[in-house]
Formats: sequence, structure tokens, C-alpha cells
Amino acid sequence: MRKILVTGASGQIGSELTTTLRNRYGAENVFATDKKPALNELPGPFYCLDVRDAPAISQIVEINNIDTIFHLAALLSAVAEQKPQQAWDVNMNGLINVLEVSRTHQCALFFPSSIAAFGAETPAMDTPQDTIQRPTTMYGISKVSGELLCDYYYRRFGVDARGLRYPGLISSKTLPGGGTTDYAVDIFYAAITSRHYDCFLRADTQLDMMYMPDAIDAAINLMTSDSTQLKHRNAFNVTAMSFTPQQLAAEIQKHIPEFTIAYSVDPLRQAIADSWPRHMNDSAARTEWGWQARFDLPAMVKDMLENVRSTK
Ligand code: NAD
Ligand code: AKB
Repeated sequence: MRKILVTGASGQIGSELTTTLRNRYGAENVFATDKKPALNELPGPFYCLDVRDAPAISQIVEINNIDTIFHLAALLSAVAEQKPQQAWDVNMNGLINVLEVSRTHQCALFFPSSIAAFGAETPAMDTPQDTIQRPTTMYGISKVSGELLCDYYYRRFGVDARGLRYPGLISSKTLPGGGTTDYAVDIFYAAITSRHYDCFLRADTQLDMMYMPDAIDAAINLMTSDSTQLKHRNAFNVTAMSFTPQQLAAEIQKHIPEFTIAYSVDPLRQAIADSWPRHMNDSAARTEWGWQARFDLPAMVKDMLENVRSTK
């Protein structure tokens, strides 16, 4: 990776990934792009770019000699369910545009899939790497289609397209952008400001989760790993912890004993969460490129509370 392009760089993952990449590879070598302005801690080049605009992507890649693209621009699960046609347009046309530019300019490509690529017929516990994928949401359909497109571009055109199936990501720098797992971020702000949180998922909704520093390491480690060791290359299951809102609240109460949680279930997001796995098996990622998370639930909660407090 010498010259790197990040799409969706102003979002929850993109803002932190861009900063880490700029620290490691030089700010001048990491080109952040998004529809909305960047908030990156480390300044560097930024383009206002809609990923549906194929000629604009191609021009940025060409003039800056880009060799690696982290393609993060997308609509997330809850927003996608409210705007399914727009979600298909952004998630699929955006991806095929970056795959095409990767083919014509020999770029490596990172594509983040999600636990949403699975559906209710997938085994919910110890979810295998290779298993049935029949998602019932527009977001999930775009993710499983994206996984297949990346595999196709690798087999058909040799594009080095790699990717992860991320679980819900928890971070303190940028607020999440309209997903089903957003409660696991919102709860920290509520715990610190009002000592109470009204959760939109049921108390017993168990989902895989990961702290952002691990998510950033996973993306960079996969993209810099030895290609000859990758049997799957793309759509690796990765997880760091798996918990329910009730368990997360109990961990927060160890630090803030007066914190309380109540449940006002949102039927749309509850139905989405109920169709996702509860705990993925990520042994393929561990074996093929050495994936290992650093943060478990107690370590993540401690760090999140410290970071969110410092922003108040
Ligand atoms: P986010 O919503 O925080 O950020 C997405 C960014 O994409 C936003 O800054 C938005 O302005 C931008 N964007 C939207 N439409 C665009 C367009 N047409 N052109 C250019 N930019 C556009 O999302 P995120 O959490 O940072 O997620 C990034 C990627 O990771 C997505 O593909 C998402 O599906 C995937 N992912 C995220 C999580 C998570 O928990 N955050 C989990 C699994 C997978
Ligand atoms: C969402 O909830 O949409 C995302 C995801 C798990 O893909 N956080």
C-alpha cells in the first residue's frame, strides 16, 4: 500500500481508518473521499466524491496513482430498510464502480461485509464461515451480493478484492450512521450524560460486536497479509465479543452503579437484529491471516467510558 483511497471516509469506520492509515503511510498518501466533509484528526487530501460517479472515481485514482482502495461508502441496515432503492443504488453501484476502477488501474480493494449478510436460516450460534446466506433485509442483500461480486472480480479479472464480515462496531470518535447495532454506542453517551438509556432492542438480543481499534487493525492486517495464505480472501467472519443489551448495561453498571436501562423496542430494528447471527465462528480469519481481537467486553467498556467522558 503506497497510495490509498478511502471512500465513505467521514463515517464511523472511515474517520478512524483514515487517521490510522495517515499515521502509518504518511498523510499525503491517504486520499479521503466522502459525500460529506471530513472530520479526520490528521489533515490530508480530501475529495468530495459520490461513489455512484464512476468517471470521478477513475479520475481521482488516475491522477493520484492510487494502488489500494478501502471502499466504505454505504447505507447501513436501518437506513437501508427505510430507503431500499437508494440503498441498492449506493451499495451496489458504488461497489461495482470501485471494482471496475480497481480492474482498470490494478488496485487492491477492501470491502466490508457484515453479519447482515446472513439470514434467519443461517445457524445463529458458531455461525460457520461457509454456510447458508439468505438475508431478508436490503442491506444484507447488498452485502451478500457485494461478497459475490468481489469473488467474481478476483476469479474473472484477478482483482485483489479482500473483505471482512464485521459485527456491530463500537467507537467513541464518530457516531454510527444508522445501523441496528447503534444502541451499543448510544448507550455510553446516555450513561454519562443522563445515567439512563432507553434501548430500541429487546434485553435478550444477542449479537456479535467489536471495538473500533480491533476493526481498524483487522482491515489493515488483512490487506497487508500474505496473499498465498488466503484460502477465502474475502468475506471473513470476524468477531471480538457477543453480548445482549442487558449484559452490556450490567458491565456499564460496574463503573456507574446508578445507571439504569429500559426497553422501548423498535419493531423494524428488532426484526433486523432477530435475523442476524448471535455469535460467528471466525476460525478461518485466525488461521489464514492471524486475526485476534485485543478488546473483550470489560476492556471495551472501560475504554469507551474513559473516551466518551473526555469528550464531555
Ligand atoms: P457510516 O454510515 O458511518 O459511514 C458511511 C459513509 O458513507 C458516510 O460518511 C456517508 O456520508 C458516506 N456515503 C453515503 N453515501 C455515499 C455516496 N453515495 N457516496 C460517497 N459517500 C457516501 O458507516 P460505517 O459504519 O463507517 O460503515 C462503513 C462500511 O462498513 C459500510 O460498508 C458498512 O456497511 C460496513 N460495516 C459497518 C459496520 C458498523 O458497525 N459500523 C458493521 C459491518 C459493516
Ligand atoms: C448495522 O447495524 O447496520 C451495522 C452492521 C452490523 O452492519 N452496524
